[in-house]
Amino acid sequence: PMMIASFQKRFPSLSRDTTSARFHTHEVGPNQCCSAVVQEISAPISTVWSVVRRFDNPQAYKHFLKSCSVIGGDGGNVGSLRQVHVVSGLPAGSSTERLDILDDERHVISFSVVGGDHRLSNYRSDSLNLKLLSSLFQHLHPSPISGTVVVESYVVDVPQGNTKEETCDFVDVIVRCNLQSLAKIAENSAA
Ligand code: A9S
Repeated sequence: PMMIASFQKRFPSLSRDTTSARFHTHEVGPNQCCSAVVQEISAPISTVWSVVRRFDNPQAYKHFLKSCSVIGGDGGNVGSLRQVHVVSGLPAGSSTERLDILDDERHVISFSVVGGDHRLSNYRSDSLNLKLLSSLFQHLHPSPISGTVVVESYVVDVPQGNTKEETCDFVDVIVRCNLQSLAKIAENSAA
């Protein structure tokens, strides 16, 4: 996993526009922090997307979750709500989350945390598959990248008693684990 800055260093022909400004537009308030995690996956975009798009089944690759139930909507339409239950050992029990974007063409899914018993108030996440990246490099042989690049950015309130840095460190670890697990699943599944 790489952060956006090192990602841009590695792929300088990618404009800032591509990696953050256009897709990952988060309004970040004074008591909020934001970050992003990038994961390369050696599997086709269709395989990765088929796992990520399942708002009703996040526990398929998020190993900190033990179960999920859809509590509003059909679980696939924007506005659907899910309640996830967390494995023991984390400072959390459950989280209620709303599906904000599900774009099968651009491969973008976004959700926000709207409730639950944990310390990540107003968590909002956007996962974007950089399809553009593959097309930028399509005339280069061999291409410097193959497969899929997932960028997951988020913004979240900084809890009372914690610093921005502590909050981002905590969330980065979780998101990185999720994306590594996603990579493993996609890479091991026959496309
Ligand atoms: O689910 C995600 O995609 C990302 C995160 C950071 C989820 C965090 C979490 O579900 C826990 C893993 C339970 C940790 C929430 C909402 C709060 C936590 O404290």
